[in-house]
Amino acid sequence: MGCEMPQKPIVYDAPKPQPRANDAESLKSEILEKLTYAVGKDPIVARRTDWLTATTLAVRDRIIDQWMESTRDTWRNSKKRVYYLSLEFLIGRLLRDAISNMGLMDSVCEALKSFNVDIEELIEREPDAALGNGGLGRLAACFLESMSSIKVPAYGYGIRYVHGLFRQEMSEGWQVELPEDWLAHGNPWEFERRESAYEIGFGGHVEPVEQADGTVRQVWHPSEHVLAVAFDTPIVGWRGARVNTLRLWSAQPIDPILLDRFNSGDHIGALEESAKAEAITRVLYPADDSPAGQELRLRQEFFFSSASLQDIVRRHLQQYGDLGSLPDKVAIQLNDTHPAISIAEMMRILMDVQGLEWNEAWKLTKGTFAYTNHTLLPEALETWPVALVERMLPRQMQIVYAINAMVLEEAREKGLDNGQIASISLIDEAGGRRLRMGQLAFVGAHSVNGVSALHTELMKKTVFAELHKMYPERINNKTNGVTPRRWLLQCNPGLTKLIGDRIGGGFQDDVEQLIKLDAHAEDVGFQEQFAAVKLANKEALAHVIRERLGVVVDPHAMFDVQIKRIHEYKRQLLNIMEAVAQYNLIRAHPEKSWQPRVKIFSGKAAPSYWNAKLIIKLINDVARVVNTDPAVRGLLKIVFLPNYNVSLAEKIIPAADLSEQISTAGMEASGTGNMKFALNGALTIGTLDGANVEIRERVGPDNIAIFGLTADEVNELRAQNRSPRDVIERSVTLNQVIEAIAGGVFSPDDRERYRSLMDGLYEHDWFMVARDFDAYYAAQRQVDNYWADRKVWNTKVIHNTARVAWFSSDRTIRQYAEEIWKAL
Ligand code: B1H
Repeated sequence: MGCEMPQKPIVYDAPKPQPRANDAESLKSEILEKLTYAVGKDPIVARRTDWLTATTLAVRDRIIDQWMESTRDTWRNSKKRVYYLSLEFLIGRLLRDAISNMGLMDSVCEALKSFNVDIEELIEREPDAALGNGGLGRLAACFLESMSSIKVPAYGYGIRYVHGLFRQEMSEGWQVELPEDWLAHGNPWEFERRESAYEIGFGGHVEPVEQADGTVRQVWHPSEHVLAVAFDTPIVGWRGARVNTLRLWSAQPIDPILLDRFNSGDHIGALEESAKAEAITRVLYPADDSPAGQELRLRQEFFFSSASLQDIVRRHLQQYGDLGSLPDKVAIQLNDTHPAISIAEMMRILMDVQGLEWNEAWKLTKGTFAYTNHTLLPEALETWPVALVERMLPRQMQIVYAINAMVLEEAREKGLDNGQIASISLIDEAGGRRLRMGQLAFVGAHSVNGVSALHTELMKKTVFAELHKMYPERINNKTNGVTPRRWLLQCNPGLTKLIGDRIGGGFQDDVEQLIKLDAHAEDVGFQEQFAAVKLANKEALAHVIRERLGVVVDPHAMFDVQIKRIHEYKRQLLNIMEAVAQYNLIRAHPEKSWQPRVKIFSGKAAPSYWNAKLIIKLINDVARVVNTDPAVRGLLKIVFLPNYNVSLAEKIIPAADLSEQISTAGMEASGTGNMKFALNGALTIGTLDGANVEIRERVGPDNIAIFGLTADEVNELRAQNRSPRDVIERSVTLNQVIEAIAGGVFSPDDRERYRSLMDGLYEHDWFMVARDFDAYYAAQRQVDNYWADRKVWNTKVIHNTARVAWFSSDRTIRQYAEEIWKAL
């Protein structure tokens, strides 16, 4: 399957077209050319989408020049390639990113102006590429951009879903899911590579075949084949430093129609195969932090793993001609366990296709693979029924058994007892035999990393405790980061300008220079400018809120924001309960001096996650009552912005005053939204969870509002298994809140709607909403006090922007490159 030796050596000094010029005049004539000859539209009738396509194509040409340069450089200098395998890439829009990173903003803007076209309007028309659920997918997108920016030769490998994450609409406050259709108007960024297509097998049986030299090779005879076709998107780094490739696989039938069946009159049957093949890459699974567990999902995982590995091995052989150098020239990073079947598939390719011995194949595999864990939630740890894997991937399952035997043998030699061995085993024997993908990824990789300091320590103590004892060098930490290009320069031009005026533009190339702002944190003049930028961003967001929801909010009020997937552990419930408490108090004490707030929520719930959907409904129910109650006098407003996505985040984050990072301690592996808010000058209210811990270390304890139970305390309380009834009864505020919600104050049309949600707090309170309530409430009042003295507030938020440069994904990628990939 597709791993043959090269036909022709590559000639590096092959001809190149004239590189494109970057001035406005050249762009003007090229955009017009693209519009005419590529889009086929006369400018006098061209619509905005036609101009968007034409502009994208003109910008794309400039990226391609650098793309070829980068690719040639990797070949010519025999550089190590990094492959980032991820089932999700949440890249959002690309045009602003490309224009800004290429330094073309002024010339494109001017060129379009001459056609009477507003660049902002075009940028806003590009659909989001929503090929991911949340943090994990967005991290992969930030990493791609950083790998280009710091010049790591890299490929992202994933799936070209026809439908990305569903569109969310509200129907009477309930979430409704609608199909997303990002490819409807074509995708000018991608290049279809029909020549880079691989056959992917499923099912069938395995046969030992004796070779001429007397050795025996296993040969897999799949019962079914589909074709994986590559689509490439160039990913440009800051100042065009490098352009890497995002290669997404699309599934296609090998025989588009079965002609025999078609000709015999079975027109539907003839197309069945084709529909089944295409189904593999039709839609992204919409569950964040909990695996789908369906056969189609496993097909997706194997499909893109196998295609990527065949491509990687083919490219390596083409350049080096032998496999011994694989770990020196190739690093494969597994983004969570979703591509973990790659471990077995790589072994199959190396042994069954390339003819290597087990030991050699295992050494090369382990030297090449590294694995990132993103969650410890038990329900999110991926396992597959052994019977299903055996049926779909019989050869890979054989290999898994052989790996398991080898690892367990080693464990026995090291003197581990039966309990420890059961915890290490790749097969979970309890509750029906299941293949544990985390264990497979762990043993097949030379590096296993967590995504924040706390999360990495918890990995060592919980799911991977026994494996960690056996391989104490393997687990390491790589705290997440976010790209400062998208999450500061592009989304917040006002702040970018202000910072540049104050400390010079050097921070754009070296984000660590933001620390120079620290010296200006107490400068009242600078504080006022900083606040003015924030106010302008809030006015823009207020405009969006009015347009989308018809709700008028005061930009001078504190914008208190929680935007992320809706999940019980993220505790949007805690946040809305605090809002209810404030609502009660404002009405009871209208004479007090309240600090006006706008509580902003946004996020999607997995379609099958009932409690998450109920929490969205609760937010909307509370919002309706609070926003229309004249007794509140606008002191508290609550809004839920539908259809949260990357582009909406880019509008909300620069406008936030307060960042809600309030997950139950020990449950959020890292969080990355927390970093984006701090960078844009918001204060964090949060628990000691995920990267919040490290954010506190960087910004200082006075510049963040930390509250609540620690991960250890949560653990202990859960072990005690007591009802928090006493806690609830002791808190007058909490009591009133629960009674109001449970009693139907916010759901007069269905008074029982929230009964069971509130009962859950009394029964187990797994997420510690009741137990953390008073601490959260107190922390919010402390935040009010900071806000009341605007100098105090401004000092704190400037310190935040100045001190969080470390959370740049450039730093994260440098650490991966130096410590795991050895590729810098
Ligand atoms: C994260 C996921 C995830 N952790 C399964 N795990 C999925 C698991 O479709 N699935 O089956 C999808 C996503 N996502 C997030 O990763 C963590 O919750 C965040 O805390 C973290 O910041 C992010 C990036 O590391």
